[in-house]
Amino acid sequence: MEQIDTRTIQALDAAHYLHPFTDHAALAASGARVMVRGDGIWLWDSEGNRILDAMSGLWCVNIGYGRQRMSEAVYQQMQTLPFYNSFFNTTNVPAVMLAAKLVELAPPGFNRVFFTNSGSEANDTIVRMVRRYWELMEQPERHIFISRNNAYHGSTIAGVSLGGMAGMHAQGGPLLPGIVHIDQPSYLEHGQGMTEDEFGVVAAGWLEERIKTVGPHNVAAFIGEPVQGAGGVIIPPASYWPEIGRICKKYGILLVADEVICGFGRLGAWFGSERMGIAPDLIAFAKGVTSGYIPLGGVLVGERVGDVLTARGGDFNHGFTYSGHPVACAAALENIRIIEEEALVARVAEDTGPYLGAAFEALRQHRLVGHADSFGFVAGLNLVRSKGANVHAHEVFDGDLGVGMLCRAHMFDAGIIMRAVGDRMIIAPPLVMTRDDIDEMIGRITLALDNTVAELQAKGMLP
Ligand code: PXG
Repeated sequence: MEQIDTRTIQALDAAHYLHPFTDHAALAASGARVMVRGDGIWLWDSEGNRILDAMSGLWCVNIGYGRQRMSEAVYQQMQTLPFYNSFFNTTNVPAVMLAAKLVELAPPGFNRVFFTNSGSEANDTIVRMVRRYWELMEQPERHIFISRNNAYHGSTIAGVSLGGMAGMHAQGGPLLPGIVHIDQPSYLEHGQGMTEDEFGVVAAGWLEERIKTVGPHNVAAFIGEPVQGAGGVIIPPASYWPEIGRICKKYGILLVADEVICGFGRLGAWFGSERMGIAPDLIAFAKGVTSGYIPLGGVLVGERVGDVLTARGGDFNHGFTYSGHPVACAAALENIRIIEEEALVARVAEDTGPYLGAAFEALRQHRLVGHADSFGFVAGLNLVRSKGANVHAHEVFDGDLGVGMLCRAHMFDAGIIMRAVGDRMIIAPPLVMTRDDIDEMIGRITLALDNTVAELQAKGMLP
């Protein structure tokens, strides 16, 4: 490989490259880490460090890095037809084959797909599609979306508005009107004095309360991630989603599952909805559909909306140049073939997922870990100052101390990428991880936790 001069790349990066969600003054001072290569679950930076990627890139590299077959599939498609659009009554073979394949993998009742380039565009499309549906149903007053605090639905204006991230709402307003939020089903945050199942029903009840305050005839849809990802791997109690479904049905409201993270095996099913007891009308997907090798997203459209849109809608005036991009669709088809051939979904459900779950539960023994949980191949642990008799009795750190970020730095030093959301450390590993890989990962996490304790003690932040 060509020799990469880290300092030169960092200087050019600081001068010209605006990164997502980044404090550029701070980045320029520290210099960006330059990633240069990936293979399986491993990444290499320009300094030669080998790092275990427990975040799958950004919740997406489900089949792991460096899969030769992906390059070949993309190469072949580029040679044959690198691009053609799907406007003006034209189509292309990979887009058609992928749409048919996705319908086969989706829960029953999903017959149609709209392609986008990202999860944000998928959710933007959903806002326009849902509102169009209610126009066609001659109930245009039904335009309000109900979402949740701390949800992440993307970075376009509709995505930010649907999302419930306070830091994003604070910038670049005004947001899209007609979107309201209820609290997230976080047992840790709100479930004191209740069993998890009791809490799930209470949290779903917040939806019904909000429907009543805004007026049921004004509500278009409820949107949620089966498990909230960017918000910190918030795993709802088992009672939550069935109750949400019951409430949506009662008021005739559309139910949207944002499966951008949870889809394509992440939760041990092709779609997280299946394992969470969700019967959605629309599904947003992206990320794992191509394992991030090429950008692609889209919306799986259930019969209720799809039939109305296609039978009596006329033109739906919406779409992107790259909707159904043949190269992206060819990448997705190959990615899905790999997931099927290696039975990764069943492996996560039956073998490596439970193994990861047991390993995370064992991490609760660590003095710094107050709570640890997982679902399929997402997991999280909460750093606490001291432990009480139950999860609601732990003594947490002062948020201003930034203990999560400090721990994240130790993770990097231990050769593992883990994300910090406040003082919750989270992972979403590649689905190809084996039991041995999981052992290796837990070893590195434990080392980093020990080093975090040592630093906190040296700074007088822990006894
Ligand atoms: N929905 C969900 C549930 C997501 O997780 C999007 C939509 C938007 O997808 P695009 O492809 O437009 O980025 C996402 C993206 C994080 C983080 O910090 C998570 C995402 C994006 C950026 C950062 O965990 N998820």
